[in-house]
Amino acid sequence: MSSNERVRVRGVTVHRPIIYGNTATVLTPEEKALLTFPDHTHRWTVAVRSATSAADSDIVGDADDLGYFIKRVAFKLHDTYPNPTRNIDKPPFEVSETGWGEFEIQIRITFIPESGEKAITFYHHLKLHPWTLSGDPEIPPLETAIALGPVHSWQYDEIVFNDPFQSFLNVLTAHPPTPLPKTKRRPVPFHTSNPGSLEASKGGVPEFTAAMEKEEAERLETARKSVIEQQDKWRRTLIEREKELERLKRELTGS
Ligand code: SLL
Repeated sequence: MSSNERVRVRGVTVHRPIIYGNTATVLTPEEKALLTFPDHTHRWTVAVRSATSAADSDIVGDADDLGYFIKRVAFKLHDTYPNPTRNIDKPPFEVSETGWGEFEIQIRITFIPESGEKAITFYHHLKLHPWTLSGDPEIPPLETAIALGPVHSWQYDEIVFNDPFQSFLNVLTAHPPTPLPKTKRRPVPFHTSNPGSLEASKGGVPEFTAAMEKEEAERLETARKSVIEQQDKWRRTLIEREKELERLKRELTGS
């Protein structure tokens, strides 16, 4: 490595889209019979993957191998699990387990040492139970869950590298991410942000698309405009009230 490769490239920002989350299925009686822990009800997989799904694949995300910039993904499970911290040092960055309960999983991504980047930590709530149509917070009976099919709970995010080292930038540019498909290629849609909807409870394999990204941008823009409108409205009210206050003060002092 030549010495200038440890120089940061100022003003350059590189994004890598990822998804993190889990899938869960209800254990069949046959599977349960093989378990050491008979109280377990579900089999689940928690994972960090590239955001785009491979065409014609039943797997959420994972079109690209993230091993070129990720050195380790550490999943910290609930303390009821043996060796709760699971370090995964090569793709697929995932952990599969069986269990009976939902809990927060701490996910820590460490980047390749050449990147000089700090590790990032975030959380995923392991989801085992399906969203129900009514938005009922009660856990549905297992028969309902079996009928609804696998549960999916995935979050789209982007890892952002600012002012990367020249050598790391070279690694990143050599591995461009597969773009998200413009629209969904699968019959069954899903929407994690609208858990009460009919679509969300239908099961099926979710897929992140550029259309969803656009919709999200539109939702953010609408929300931003609404915040500005509200601000203006309250500012006007405040000015009016202050005037009123001044008027009343003058009245009191009789000036
Ligand atoms: C709950 N706060 O009470 C959560 C804890 C723990 C989940 C859930 C199996 C562990 C094992 C398991 O599912 N733990 O049997 O080794 O719902």
